[in-house]
Order: sequence, then structure tokens, then C-alpha cells
Amino acid sequence: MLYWDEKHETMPREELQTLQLHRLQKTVEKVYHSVPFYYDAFKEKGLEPGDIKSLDDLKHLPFTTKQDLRNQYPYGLFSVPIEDIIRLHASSGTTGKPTVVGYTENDINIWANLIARCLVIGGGNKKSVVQNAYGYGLFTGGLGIHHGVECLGAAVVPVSGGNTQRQLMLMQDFNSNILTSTPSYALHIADEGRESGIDFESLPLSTGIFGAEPWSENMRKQLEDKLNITALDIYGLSEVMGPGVAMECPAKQGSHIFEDHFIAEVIDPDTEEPLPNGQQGELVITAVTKEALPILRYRTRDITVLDEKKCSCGRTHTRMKRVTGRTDDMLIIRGVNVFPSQVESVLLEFGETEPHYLIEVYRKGELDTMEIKVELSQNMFSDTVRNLEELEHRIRSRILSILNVSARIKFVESKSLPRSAGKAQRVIDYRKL
Ligand code: DLL
Repeated sequence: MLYWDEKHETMPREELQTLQLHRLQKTVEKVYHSVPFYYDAFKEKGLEPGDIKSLDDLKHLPFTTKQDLRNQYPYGLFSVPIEDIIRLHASSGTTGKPTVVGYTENDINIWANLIARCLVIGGGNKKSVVQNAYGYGLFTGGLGIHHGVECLGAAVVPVSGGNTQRQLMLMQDFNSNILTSTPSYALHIADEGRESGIDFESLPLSTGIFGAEPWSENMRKQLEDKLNITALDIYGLSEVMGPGVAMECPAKQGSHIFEDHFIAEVIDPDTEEPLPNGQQGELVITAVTKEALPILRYRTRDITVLDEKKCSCGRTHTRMKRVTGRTDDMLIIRGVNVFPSQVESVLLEFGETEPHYLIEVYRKGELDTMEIKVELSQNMFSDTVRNLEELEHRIRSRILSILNVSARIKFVESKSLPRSAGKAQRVIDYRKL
């Protein structure tokens, strides 16, 4: 089984665009009449649903932001009455109210089918045993993946995140061959497993479907080596659906955005103008098949590049490159833009350190200081001071030459930085406190 939905996944682009336009027009018509927020936004722009005559007209539609969802908390953007909603999820905001998302039965079915697509892309089939270590609950990761596995007809192990020893036991006893989790938690599973003497080469585990946080190519290599798997990227966000908006195929050249359901644009976050294909900017997504929460031009804040080039896997859907960070994650250190994922990528070039790190930013007087705490690999910790100084110097120079910013490197003992069973915290910015 190469494709889950061959017709839509390999649809010629012209046909795909006709489908997108048709679905976009229906969505626009629907939100105009059922969501006062959009009605007002259209009126303000002097726009009528009939004005959307081509995909090019997408750029005239209003944006939707996370703040809009917050302002409409909890159900203000829903376009169906509560009796049609069968599931609610929410994303935990660090400040204020969470953003609430709802699904009709049909929305849940479409979502499950899109996750089934992702699993098939990762080599899954009815015989697969999928260990789902994304958190269950209001977070969309756990239940989103769960229904997709059932839709595919594979066996889901709904273990959720955490309790790593139990994860390892189940992985061995249940013969899990697909692991779904955040990349940082997968790494933790790998490390703890190796310490417990587990030989991953002897396990049937073959694929990791990792997402929900940015991760680097070097992290992929680590995960593939340590777990003896193919590690693929899955992208999504609750406001648009949850996991499964895009999925990387084994060509590993970016993630296919499921364009029969989502229309993607990349904009300049400052001017808000759409950028031509191939240019880096903020990803904006319009969901064109959702019933409960159809969303127009959602500003994801995620930074990526779109690539329409033909893919060797036969899928015709546009690919997005790895998300390097979020516009609101970007650290500005003495005027230089720094993304945590760039720091990760540099750190992982060095075999002497572990992929566990924490970036702390301080302001001393007028000067920003970035300190990178990174765990030393076990055999390095007892090394001579001179060797450690030399390593610190090498890492510092590499950070300076790649990121153009100087950083203090602080080695910490193996396993001393906090581990997370979900999204890892990579930055503490004390300047904001
Ligand atoms: O993280 C949904 C998800 C669950 C995706 C499981 C993949 C796997 P939220 O909690 O709403 O939803 O967070 C969405 O997480 O805007 C990105 O900033 C980040 N993100 C998600 N996937 C990736 C990825 C889920 N593959 C936010 N690479 C998004 C980088 C990602 N960042």
C-alpha cells in the first residue's frame, strides 16, 4: 500500500487547484453566513463571498490569528451549533485563556483519514503496532493520532507520554513498529533504553513519526542511529486541525501539505504580503473542508519555505521545509535573529555533547548574553579541564560563525537538564521577566 488515498495524494495540480477553489468558495460562503467574526471582517474589507473567483483572490481574505481565537473564547469562531460538535480540544496558552477548537463527526473522520495517510507514508499498514506516546487529553497529538491508527486498521497502543520504563517494556513486549511522539521525548526513550541495555537493532521498531516541536536534521540522525529507525516529520497545529496537516515522505525533502484540505501560503510576517514559492516566511493556512471551525488564512507564526517541485514519491502536494522556528520564538540577541533549532543543529555536530540543551538569555546592563547549557556525554565529564576548555572554544567559535552571535557555553552533567514527555522547553528568556 503506497498511498492511503491515491486519487487525492497524486492528483494532477490543475485538478487539485480546481478542487481547492471549489472548496474555498464553499468555505467562504459558509463562514460569511455563520460566523459573525468573519462577516464583520468581510464587511470591513468591503468583500463579498462572490468576490473570490480564483485561488489568487485568497490574498484578499482576512487573516485569522491566535488572538482572534482567544477573543472569541470559547466557541465564537465555530460555524455549527454545539449539538453538531462531538469533540473539543484546546491548546495550552502560556498566558491567558487557551484556544479552543471543535470538531463535527465529519471533521473527526477527515482527520483520522489524514493521519492514516501519514501512517501509510511512514510505511504503516493493518499489521502495524503503533505506540502512541503523544500526550492524550486536550492536546491534539494523542487522540488525533489514535483515531488515525484505528482508521488505518492498525493496532494503537494508547500509552500517552511519560513513564519511560513502561514505554520500553511495551515496545519490546508488544512489538511496536511505529513510534509516535515528540522528537525530544523519543530521544529520551532512546537514551533510557540504551542505559537499560535494550538493543534497538533487535526490536521491530522501524519508523518514528515525530513532530509538535521544531527539530533539526542532526537530531534526525541521532534518533535514527540510536533507535535504528527511519525518523519522519509530521506537522500540524490545533487551530487548523491537529497533527496531520503535513507529513514528510521517505524522500525526506520536506513535508507534503495535504492540499486537498489545506491551502498554504507563505507571507512576509511584517508586510503581510504573500511571498513567491521558495522564499522563507510565515506559513498561513486556510482549512477548506472543516465544518466546525473552518479557518481562513490562519497565521501559524511558523517559519518555513514552500517547495512545489515534483517529488519522487509521486505525491503532487506542495512540500514545506522543516519549520525552523516561530516568529514569536525567535530570539533577538544583540540585534541578531537566533532560532533555538539553529543552536541545536550546531550542538549536534559535536559528538562530545548530548542533544539535551537549554538556552538562557539574560540582559546585563545594556548587553544581551546568551548562555547555552548543554549536557556532556558521559565519557567526557571526567575529561581534563584543558580538553573541556578546548571543546568549549570549538563550540563557541562554531556558534559564532554560523549564527553570528557569541554565546557562553556551559557544560552540565549528563541527565541534569529537565526532560519532558511532550514538547521540550529549549529557551528561558530572563529579559522578559
Ligand atoms: O503540536 C499538533 C501536533 C501534534 C503536531 C503531534 C504534530 C504531532 P499545537 O499544540 O497546537 O499542535 O502546536 C502547534 O507546534 O504551530 C508549530 O509551532 C509546532 N509544531 C508542530 N509540528 C511541528 C513540526 C500540535 N513538525 C505548533 N516541526 C505549531 C516544528 C512543529 N514545529
